[in-house]
Amino acid sequence: MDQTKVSRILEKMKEQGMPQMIISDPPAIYYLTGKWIHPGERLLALYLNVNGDHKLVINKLFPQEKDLGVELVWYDDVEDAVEILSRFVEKDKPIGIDKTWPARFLLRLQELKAGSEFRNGSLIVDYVRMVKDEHEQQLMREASLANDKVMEQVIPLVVKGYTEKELDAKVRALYAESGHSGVSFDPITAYGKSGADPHHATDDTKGKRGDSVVIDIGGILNDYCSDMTRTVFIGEVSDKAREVYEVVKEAQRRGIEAAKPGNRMCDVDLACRNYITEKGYGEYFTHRTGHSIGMEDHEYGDVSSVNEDIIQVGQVFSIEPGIYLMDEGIGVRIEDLVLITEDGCEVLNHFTKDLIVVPEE
Ligand SMILES: [Mn+2]
Repeated sequence: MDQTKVSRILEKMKEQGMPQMIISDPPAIYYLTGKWIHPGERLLALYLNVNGDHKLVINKLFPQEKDLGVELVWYDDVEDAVEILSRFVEKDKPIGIDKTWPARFLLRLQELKAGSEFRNGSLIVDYVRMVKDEHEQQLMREASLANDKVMEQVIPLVVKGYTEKELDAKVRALYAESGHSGVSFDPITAYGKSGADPHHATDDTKGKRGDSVVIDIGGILNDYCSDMTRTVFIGEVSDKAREVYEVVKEAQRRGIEAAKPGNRMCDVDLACRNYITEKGYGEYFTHRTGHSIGMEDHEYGDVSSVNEDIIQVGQVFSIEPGIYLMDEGIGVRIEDLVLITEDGCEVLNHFTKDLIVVPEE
């Protein structure tokens, strides 16, 4: 196990009076052990105790060749895995439970009275994961650099006569060809009205002259996610669309400016939102400004008006304001990832945010 990460978690457990905890989420287990284990419906539980007596309870179906730095406790399909896990739990003390742990396991643990109190332990892991160490920061940089390159290749394809679904397939292929293990979320390749719907599901729409095109894409490189959005126009751009574009671009710039240690997460949201509201488009900016990101595309720590957490050095999150005018078929979103540094932030994406009109072929 990564001793630095584990000790950061144990530290927080002590602070919060949580002497023991069960971590079951595979990304969290990977984060600590460096090993992806996908147990499907079977129990996989990393039991942490502040006294240092940690165990990983794991099904025999998942043999481990490497030493994971934690004692492994094996069970098979005919054994009561939760009962085996419960033998390590200090019954008269509170226990933290992973928020994604299936109820079938937690209810059994409660039946066995393994723990005096059952608490949500996930926030402890989430807060530790929110602040990336130097190695992770480097992986996030590399993932976003690779994403810039994919974006550069995608933009010229916008006008090739592809439907959204076909462009989506091209995007996935570009990630596969450039060493990614996959996309970090379903790509958004949305033409015209589709782009004015921020939750649009990719369909058979084809681009036409004057369309705004929202390209929101990301891949997974060396287990870390990228995520960026650019909006381009086909053939021409109306005065209205240009105005909307420039408002979003300036809002996003203001968000980046507010992304620094000591500010609150909501200050970043407000910097974007206040400007868009000032320009008269407040009601058309219908989502939060961004989200934290790392091994998963969406991690704990929203950039929203209600998150008053203080921004810390090492955090990585997206800044992605948008304006969506459904009636006019105009949708504009611009997104970069930022890494918080001592005196501000490093923008991890470098692809231009100047307005691009791709030639209509
Ligand atoms: Mn995003």
